[in-house]
Amino acid sequence: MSQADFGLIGLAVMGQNLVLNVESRGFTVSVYNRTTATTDEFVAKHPGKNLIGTQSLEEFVGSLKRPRKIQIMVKAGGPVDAVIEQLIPLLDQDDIIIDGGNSLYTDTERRDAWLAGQGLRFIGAGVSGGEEGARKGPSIMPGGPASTWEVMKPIFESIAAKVDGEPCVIHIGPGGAGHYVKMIHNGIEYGDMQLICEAYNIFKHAGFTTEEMAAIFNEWNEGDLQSYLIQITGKALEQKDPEPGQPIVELIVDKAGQKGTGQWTLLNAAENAVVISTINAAVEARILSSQKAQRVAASQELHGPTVAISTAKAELVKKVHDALYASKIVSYAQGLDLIKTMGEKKSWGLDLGRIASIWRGGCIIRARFLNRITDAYRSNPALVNLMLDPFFKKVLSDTQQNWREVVALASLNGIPVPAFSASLGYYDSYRAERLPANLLQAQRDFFGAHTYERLDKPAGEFFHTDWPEVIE
Ligand code: NBP
Repeated sequence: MSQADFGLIGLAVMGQNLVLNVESRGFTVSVYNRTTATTDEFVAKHPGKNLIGTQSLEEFVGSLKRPRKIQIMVKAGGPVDAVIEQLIPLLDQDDIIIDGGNSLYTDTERRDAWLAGQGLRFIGAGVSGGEEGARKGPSIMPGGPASTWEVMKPIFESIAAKVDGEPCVIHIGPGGAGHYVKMIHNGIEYGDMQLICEAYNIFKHAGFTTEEMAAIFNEWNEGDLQSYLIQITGKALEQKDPEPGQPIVELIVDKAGQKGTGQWTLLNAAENAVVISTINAAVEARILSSQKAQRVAASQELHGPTVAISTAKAELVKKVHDALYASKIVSYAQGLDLIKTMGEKKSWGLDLGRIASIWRGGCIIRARFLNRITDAYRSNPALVNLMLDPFFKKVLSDTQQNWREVVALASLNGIPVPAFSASLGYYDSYRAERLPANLLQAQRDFFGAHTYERLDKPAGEFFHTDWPEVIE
């Protein structure tokens, strides 16, 4: 009998938790997983819940009320296409497929056109919040036709995280807009994580104990930097390994992994000529961290200064706080600039203030600070760059001396702070009335007759100089 309100394919970490979340809101959920033993185990583990375990896609499709609402939560890439291909012959006109994985937005656009051609409806939804978010309430970024969003809205709004009573889900825009925004969200997440790690690294080099560092992050979580990532950093630093009794963080190998959304963000920024230097630094920091063997060898060959930090601890904590806060603002300014640029290019009609508001809960970058971003775009929807909002402008002005001192101190002590310094470099470049690109233009004209504009002539008039011949 067709009795399920919602169906989900892919019972790994995210799928299982999303199913439990949807079911807990009063919906009957039908589930299917390629490895059917996983389905059996999952359903058996949750007796008494309104779950229907199915052994084949035919049985799964047959168990759903029409129009069917089927969410796919499988590994991004080929597996999503494989599942869609198997589903198409089993579905009826106007059934809805939702891809809730971390799909590349261009794949989502392709699938949107493909499924529309089959008379089916498609939503590409970014889901953030990891396992816990999926279970208790994620931030959801759905993209697709507004009419399809209206059908999905009651379920999505009921399962999303809530902040001040507002669900952390909005219709982001058509086509690939939802997955695109989720991709940039992940890029911003990379930036936040790296900035926190750089703060930790400075404290470590300055001789702070892990307990002292945990206390700093716990305290920061009460102030301007309040966020999920600061909170879990404090908790992670507190965690002791039961065997040697040491902080677990100090036992973890310093090689970071990544699944691709950060790199996709960099590629997209390059394609659109948008600077996201903080996110860039964060992705590259993960890449360098993964080259552990090379780093260990180089540590014996390439020398730097002896670390000698004499700044009083309380003073250093305040300075690093300010460097982190300012860098974070720059990172968000860059990420939002990229979203704005792509939104305009694709005519997605994106609302940056509302996008920031759905990141306030459920997702990994949730933070008090996002309220300020929403306020900034509410008061000025045409804001050119977040740094120009009066609130953020003042924070950048108030924190910049400490920010500069931290970047200088780190660099004098040979402590890598690629994201702190990339953020500061962006700030200083963006606010520079005059950059040295005049000399660059001269070089280009010198070797390639690329021409240049002149300060003393109208814009749009191009000049070339007959540069002297170079004798080598
Ligand atoms: P995974 O990304 O690890 O995918 C595992 C699931 O994909 C299993 O159910 C597996 O079935 C299924 N699958 C694969 Br692999 N190939 C398949 C195929 N050809 N046909 C059918 N099913 C196939 O799961 P996840 O970590 O739960 O993530 C799901 C999606 O959500 C991904 O896109 C991920 O990037 C995204 N996401 C994850 C997180 C997170 O914190 N993990 C957060 C936000 C978003 P099997 O059991 O038969 O192997």
